[in-house]
Amino acid sequence: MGKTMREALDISAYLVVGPENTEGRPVREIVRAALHAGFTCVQIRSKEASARELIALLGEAAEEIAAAGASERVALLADDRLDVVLAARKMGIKADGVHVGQSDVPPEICRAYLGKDAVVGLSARTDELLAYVRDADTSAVDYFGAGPLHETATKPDCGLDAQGNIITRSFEEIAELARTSKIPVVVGGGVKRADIPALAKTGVDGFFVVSAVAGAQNPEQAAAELVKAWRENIRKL
Ligand code: TZP
Ligand code: MG
Repeated sequence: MGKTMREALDISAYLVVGPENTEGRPVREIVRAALHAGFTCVQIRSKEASARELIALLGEAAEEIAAAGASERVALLADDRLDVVLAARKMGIKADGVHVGQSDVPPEICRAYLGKDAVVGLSARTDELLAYVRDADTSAVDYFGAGPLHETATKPDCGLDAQGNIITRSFEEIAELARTSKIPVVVGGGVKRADIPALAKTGVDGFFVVSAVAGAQNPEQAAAELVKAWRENIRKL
């Protein structure tokens, strides 16, 4: 038997996308471009789309992943919405899992509903990130999302501390994060092509982007440049 998606999970080049990020282009076009360029994971994320719209977007992304022959290799996740993933699955869509934040449905509940082969990602806490990543119960979680590397208009509240200041991450801190975490880590938030070499050298497992691909004039070319830079700069163990 082949590997489950959970076992095959590759978060090295991770696209996050919703209709508000595409400069008016269909989400499926951006997903297709990223897949052609070698992206390894796709998350549908929209704070504006309805449940029905999110289900439709998951369906389109799953079709694109299947058309690329990548259904066993590229995981398809939804941001925040366990309900949407469950509904999509019930409707026959191959949705592999969910990415939740600290105030969403807890990962162990997502795991209980989605099953042992599903992918469950968790955004790491912004404050006291290193201690959190060291001490968190990761038994139900497949990877941590962390960031932001830079302040980003895509998620203006990302990295906000109790005083309302944006906390961004240095490459030193990200390297420490990679050493500390028991599970894989993907880093995003304002990530651009120029950040990739230093980010890859920190030892984290991947980068995630929204606007560097979904907002690019030529999404496939932008995605290909990101993948190439990552592959050229990852630390060889
Ligand atoms: N989570 C943390 S930052 C972020 C998300 C979804 C948005 C990143 O968007 P961009 O356009 O790549 O800065
Ligand atoms: Mg969330």
